Amino acid sequence: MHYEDRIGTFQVVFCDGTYFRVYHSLGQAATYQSSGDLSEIEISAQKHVNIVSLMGDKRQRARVQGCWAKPPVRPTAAKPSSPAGPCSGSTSWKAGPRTYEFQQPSKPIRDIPEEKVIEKAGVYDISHRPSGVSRLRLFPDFLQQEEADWMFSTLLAELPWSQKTNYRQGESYEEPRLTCWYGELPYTYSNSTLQAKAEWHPVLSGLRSSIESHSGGSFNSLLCNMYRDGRDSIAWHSDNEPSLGARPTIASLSLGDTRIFSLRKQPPPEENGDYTYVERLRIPLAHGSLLMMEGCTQDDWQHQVAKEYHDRGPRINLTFRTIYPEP
Ligand SMILES: O=C(O)CCC(=O)C(=O)O
Repeated sequence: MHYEDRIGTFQVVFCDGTYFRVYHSLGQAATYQSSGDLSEIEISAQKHVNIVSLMGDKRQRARVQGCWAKPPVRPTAAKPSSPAGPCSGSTSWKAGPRTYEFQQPSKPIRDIPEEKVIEKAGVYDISHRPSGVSRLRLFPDFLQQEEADWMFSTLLAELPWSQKTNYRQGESYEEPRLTCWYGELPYTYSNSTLQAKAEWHPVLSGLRSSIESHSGGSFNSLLCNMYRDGRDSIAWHSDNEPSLGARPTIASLSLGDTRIFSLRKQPPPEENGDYTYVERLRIPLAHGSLLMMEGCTQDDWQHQVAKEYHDRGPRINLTFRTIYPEP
């Protein structure tokens, strides 16, 4: 059976007498047990249609940035096609009167890659391209529990946290988190600048030395982020400001409640900025963990910490970087 909804095409394929599978051109597929009763098969297929349509709408709306997505246009009922052959192989199914016809799928099914989870200590080469590798190194237990507890409460109380104002298309907005900056040079992102602050808090200079000797990197600056609860977040971005130089190494230390650090690969040019089919990674960053981002990671991937809609306690994230004077 072949069916078209407002976001793509569906196909119902009978695997054998017992099972049938519903495919959607967006990539989602599901297998159902068949009783042989066509109306039951229609109900299962329709459920699948509804779920995938909802997901498709959500994704499509998320892609429309800076303006409201138009409500989806529902197609007018299709003219029924003439009845045809037996119920095996693939047939066409349209809303309205039940009619079936054999038809090949119009386009190949495209799968959305499954999100991969990284949670164990290790070195992860997440992508390769001719100019280099994108590499992550995860040390989930970089700090001992007691040391991490003490650092968290000290930094929460003693750092000069404040809410930064950024600018986008001439409009100002408050960052949904608190920050502070350490380094001999200022740091500009999202059209606003964090002023230089050469005097490091002693806990932070101690941490910098131990991260440098553990990782082999060297850092002259630090961006501190504080997520007060699950509503604080950082949106998709790459740390690719010119002042960070080419292929920056960034050391990210987390304290406090665990939050999900997500990465998504930059889509190839022919996708025109559509991230639907890109590879995705998910890394729960727990209290005392250290994540190193190296090589082409900032060129080929974006990262975010999304809002969470259940209780989350405060979390501090420290990203050690090297800043170069801008020409
Ligand atoms: O909080 C985090 O883990 C990520 C912070 C981040 O992406 C950044 O500072 O650029």
